[in-house]
Order: sequence, then structure tokens, then C-alpha cells
Amino acid sequence: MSIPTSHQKPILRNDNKPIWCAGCGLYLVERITADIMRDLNWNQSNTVVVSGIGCSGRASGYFNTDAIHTTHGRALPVAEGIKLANEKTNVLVISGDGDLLSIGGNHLIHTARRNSNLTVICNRNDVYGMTGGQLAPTTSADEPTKTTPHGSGIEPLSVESIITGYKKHFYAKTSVVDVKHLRDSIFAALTWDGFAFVEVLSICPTQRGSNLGLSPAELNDFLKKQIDRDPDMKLKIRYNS
Ligand SMILES: Cc1ncc(C[n+]2csc(CCOP(=O)(O)OP(=O)(O)O)c2C)c(N)n1
Ligand code: SF4
Repeated sequence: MSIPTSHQKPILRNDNKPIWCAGCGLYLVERITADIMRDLNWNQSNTVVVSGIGCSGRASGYFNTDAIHTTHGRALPVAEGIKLANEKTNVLVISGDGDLLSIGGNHLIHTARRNSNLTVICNRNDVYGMTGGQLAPTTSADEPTKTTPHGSGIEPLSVESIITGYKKHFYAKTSVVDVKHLRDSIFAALTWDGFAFVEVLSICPTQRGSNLGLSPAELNDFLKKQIDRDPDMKLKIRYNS
């Protein structure tokens, strides 16, 4: 591990206070990512953080690196372009499940297919947080949302099957309710040579909590139980097949 030299700024900006609600899972995702970046000496001279639109899409603006807040769903083509222009640059994408898997879903399939040497951290909170609690592509079929108050009846998209369908890629399913696993997953992804995707099961206490009628603490417990009971939610770190 290299120790940052004194002229380097902290990885997270202290002049731009996050807009996120108290208890949002994004704080933990960002903090842990920043700590690992510092340990790996990813900094303002060698790193670009890219995100799309949404609460998760705000993440890029809080890093003391070069950063691009793209239009909705377009983080991946922008990130891939940066990597193509300078392969030595570390390129990290942080965005939401709506941004990366709905409007940006087609980009995800093909950026992954090309095995672009990027790390993607997807903050999966199973809801559109920023716009008021609408259905996300990851929302369970029977879960109420603002746009589907009786559930959608539609099976959620499995990003795991998409990414693990490509044999060479790194994939982790991790969660804000297991900090060690989250740290190990993000570390492994940032040091992976090739396309690395981290699906972080996260919490949106404001919108998802309101949809489910759960307090922030209850939402945390709800997610822990989902991870324990549902085989599709099982945490894992998979280097390749
Ligand atoms: C082209 C376009 N369509 C729709 C929107 C409205 N919009 C803003 S954020 C968002 C959803 C973001 O969802 P997600 O990625 O899950 O982010 P979260 O806020 O939950 O972190 C939408 C539909 C937009 N900004 N641009
Ligand atoms: S609305 Fe949800 S996702 Fe957005 S900042 Fe608040 S808690 Fe986080």
C-alpha cells in the first residue's frame, strides 16, 4: 500500500456537502470506496469517477478526483471513452440501479461484453429515490411503490445473470448491512484487471422506507432478512467462472 504524499487532497471533498438523506446507504458506499481508493493511491492525478443521474448519480461530485456527472443512463459509454483515451487512468463508475439497469441497461450489456477495464459500483436500493419512490427494475414483483401501489407483478431484472454470463468478469453481490463484505468486494473490484461489477444491496430510508411503511432501522432489518431468506440475494464474490 502506498501512503499518499502530503500535497494530495483527501479523497472526498469537504467543500461539497452530500445532499443525501440521513441514513441513506450511499454514505457508507462512498466512505468505504474512498478509503480503499486512498489505500490504493487512486487520487486526483490518476482517477476519474463517473456517474449518471439520481441520488446515487450524485456520488461523483463528492470525490476529489476528476469527475463527470453524465446524463441519465450514460455513465458507462462516457467511462469507456475515458478508458480508451488513456488506459492508465483508473475509471470508476458509481450509479444507481435505475440509472445503470433501466435507462442505461443497453450500455451495461455492451460495455461488459467488451470487457472494458472499469469498475462499476451499483447502489441497488430497489427504488427510484431521487424522483419520489417509483418502481425500479430491481423491485420485487409484490413490493408496493408510488407507481405500483399493489406491486408490479413483474419479476425484477437479475444483473447478476447478465454479468456472470460473461465468463471473465468480476462480479460481487454485497450489501451495506455487511461492512466487511462490502469492503472486501469493493477492494477486489478496484484491483481487478477487466470489467468489474459490484451490486450493492443498499437502503433508501426515505422513499423505499415510505413505500414499505418501515423506519430506517426496520428497513435495515428487512434487507438483512431478504438476504438471509432469498437465494437471489445471497452475498457473494465471484472472480470468474
Ligand atoms: C432522460 C431522463 N429521464 C428521466 C429522468 C428523471 N430521473 C432522474 S433520477 C431518475 C431515476 C434514478 O434512479 P436510480 O438510478 O435508482 O437512483 P436513486 O435516486 O435511487 O439513487 C429518473 C427517472 C432524467 N433525469 N432524465
Ligand atoms: S431519497 Fe433515498 S436514495 Fe435518495 S438520498 Fe434519500 S435515502 Fe438516499
